[in-house]
This record gives sequence, structure tokens and C-alpha cells, in this order.
Amino acid sequence: MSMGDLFSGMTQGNEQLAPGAWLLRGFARDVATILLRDVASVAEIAPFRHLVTPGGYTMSVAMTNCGRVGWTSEARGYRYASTDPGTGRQWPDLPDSFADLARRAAETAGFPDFDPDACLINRYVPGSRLSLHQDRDENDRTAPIVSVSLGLPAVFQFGGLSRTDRPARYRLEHGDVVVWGGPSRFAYHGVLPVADGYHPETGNLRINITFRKVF
Ligand code: MD3
Ligand code: FE
Repeated sequence: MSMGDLFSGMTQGNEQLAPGAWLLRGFARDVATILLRDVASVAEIAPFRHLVTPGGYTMSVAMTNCGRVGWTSEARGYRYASTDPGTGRQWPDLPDSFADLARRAAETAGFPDFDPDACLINRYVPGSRLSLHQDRDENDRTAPIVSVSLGLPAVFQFGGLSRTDRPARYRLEHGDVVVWGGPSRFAYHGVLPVADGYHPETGNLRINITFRKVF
């Protein structure tokens, strides 16, 4: 698919944030209830936890994973592992609803055949934040990352390839999907403290699901 196709056809209404970065407003809205049900099922097997960074800080965001490998943080660093350090068991399978959505979103943004092997689920309460970082623990550097926002809105920061590039800000709402590929794959990004609020589907929570290709 060419850039011209992307601008004229199926992605009409979608917003290109930067080269390779596409904001698909409301792309997951019609499956949000199913996704949230499946998040709850994953969390029954692999409970959300507040990971501690290698620097000794407890993260305000609680996390869990599903898929072949999951992202974890330990004293010796960040890594992908096939077992949940909290339970000692394999991460739960990627629910069909997740795999289907991730694939359709990536294809819409011009990345066909996206086959994620890792899915990180972040849970925010009001005040939770994620400081500016790069995602670079994945070995497949050609695959995009697909992110799905559910529940309370958040202000997302999207910077450049250098930590000191001043980030742009975007409000991400329930059902919004962003695909980060190509030159945007290694951009710095973060989430400002989530404001207090109420969402009919999640109460006072924001849930973010990211799909990654590690191997
Ligand atoms: C841009 N999550 O899990 S999603 C993360 O809302 C993470 O929970 C945030 O950053 C959240 O690592 C942001 C949007 C996102 C995810 C990955 C990216 C943006 C990205 C990777 C490269 C560039
Ligand atoms: Fe990230």
C-alpha cells in the first residue's frame, strides 16, 4: 500500500502523527467491552503488579502481560520472559479479540501481517503516569507497536528520537488505537498523570494494551 492510498482511501479520518505513526480514532470502540472482559480474564491468571524499576522506583502504573512472552522489570534490568515472575507460570494466551484487533489496526496503518508475540497491559488509576521513555527491548525492529486506550482519557506525550526533543501532546480516549512503526518506532513517549474521573466501562481506571513483536 502506498502513502497515497493511505491518505485517500481506507484511512480517511485517521491522523498521521509523524512518519509511521497513525492515530486511529475510535478504531476499538465497538469491541471495547469484549477487550475489557478479556483483560479481566488475563488478570485472573496473571494479576496486575507494580513493577520496580532497576533504579529502585515502584511504578505507579500496574502491569500484566499475555502472549508468548511478557515484559518485566527486575533489579538487573528490563527483559521479556516467558513466565510471569509473580506466579512462576506461563503468561496467558493472547485472546482472539486482542490478536484480531492488533492485526486489523496494523494493516490499516500500512503494516500487513503483524503477528505480535507479546502484549503488555497497563492499568492507571488517577495520578498514575509513565515518564518519557523509548521501547527498545524488542528484537524485531521492523514491526510496529500497536496501542489501544480504554477507559479514562490520558494526555500522551510523543517526542522525537532524542530525549530532549520537546514532545507533542495528544489526548487518547476510550477506543483510540495508535500504530507506531517505521521512523516513529523508537520515538520517546510518555503519559502525563491521569486525571480523576469516571468512565462507564472502567470506573476510575485507564487501561492501555500494547502489542509488540519481540522475536
Ligand atoms: C511510541 N504505554 O507500554 S501507549 C508502554 O499509554 C507505553 O500506557 C503508554 O508507552 C500507555 O511502553 C503509551 C503508546 C505508545 C506505545 C509504544 C510506543 C507509543 C509509542 C513505542 C514507540 C513510540
Ligand atoms: Fe512505551
